[in-house]
Amino acid sequence: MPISWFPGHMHKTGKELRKIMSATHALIEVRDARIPSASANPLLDVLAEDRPVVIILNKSDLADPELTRDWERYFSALPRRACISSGPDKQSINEIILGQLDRLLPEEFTGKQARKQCLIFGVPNVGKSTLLNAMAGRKIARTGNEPAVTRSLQRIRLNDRWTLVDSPGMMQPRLDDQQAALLLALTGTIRQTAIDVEEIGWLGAEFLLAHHPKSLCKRYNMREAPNSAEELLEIIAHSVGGLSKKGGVNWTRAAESLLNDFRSGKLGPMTLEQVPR
Ligand SMILES: Nc1nc2c(ncn2[C@@H]2O[C@H](COP(=O)(O)OP(=O)(O)OP(=O)(O)O)[C@@H](O)[C@H]2O)c(=O)[nH]1
Ligand SMILES: [Mg+2]
Repeated sequence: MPISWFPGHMHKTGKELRKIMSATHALIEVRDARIPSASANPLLDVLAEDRPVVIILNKSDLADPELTRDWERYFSALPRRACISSGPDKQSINEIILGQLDRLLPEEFTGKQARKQCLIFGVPNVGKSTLLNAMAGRKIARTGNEPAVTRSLQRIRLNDRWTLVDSPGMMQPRLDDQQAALLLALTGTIRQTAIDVEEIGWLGAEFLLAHHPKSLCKRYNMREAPNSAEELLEIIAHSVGGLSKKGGVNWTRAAESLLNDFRSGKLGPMTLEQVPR
């Protein structure tokens, strides 16, 4: 079954975002540091046109620090882009982002008198509303560890110069790249009810066995990595009590456990995509 999720409020948000662009001067694009490429939404480029964009590689505490630096350098080299990584400590993030916006904005907009608007955009559950709250220095937007917490645009007056707009996480209407879709599902960007947990767990197990076997061995106390997703999920089922009385494996329970471990960082900091060479 192809992975896909585009509920009605995203369709509506897409229309609203297009409408507010004429009054918008810059964008903050929040991505997941574990999947810096797959967590992009091509709608960003359509909305931004030639406006500056500060890319935030968020949840960097869950990603490989060296690869995050590679991605920061890669994105920062793109025209009209700056890139900053960010973890749970967002203390000085406001000054850093506003500094980058001033550096990237054309001169006519950098004057103190002109008020400007900046849109915070990104796929669901990457930390847009958390970032808005950190920039504002108080809890304004609702946040939560599940996708589609924010359902409508929310404007705040940040200071004398900037208005910030938080927006609902936006997926693409069709995910043509199903490998990227799997990475989105693994990180928790897609609503759990819109995916087949067992299937994502299975595909995730295959992906992690191929690319991060050592992390799996460490987490599940295995001397060497098993040869198949089936074997890995069986081992996980044993460790979390996911077996029936007759010894049958509860595959859904095992898959959920693997996904939770990955999402919460229990497999260790991990980046699932390399910078293109
Ligand atoms: N580990 C980690 N978690 C973070 C970070 N930033 C935000 N989160 C968590 O990520 C989850 C999602 O945060 P939100 O700010 O609600 O994400 P959002 O992008 O606004 O989500 P939607 O409104 O649903 O699109 C929350 O549980 C946050 O606490 C971070 O830097 N590191
Ligand atoms: Mg939100």
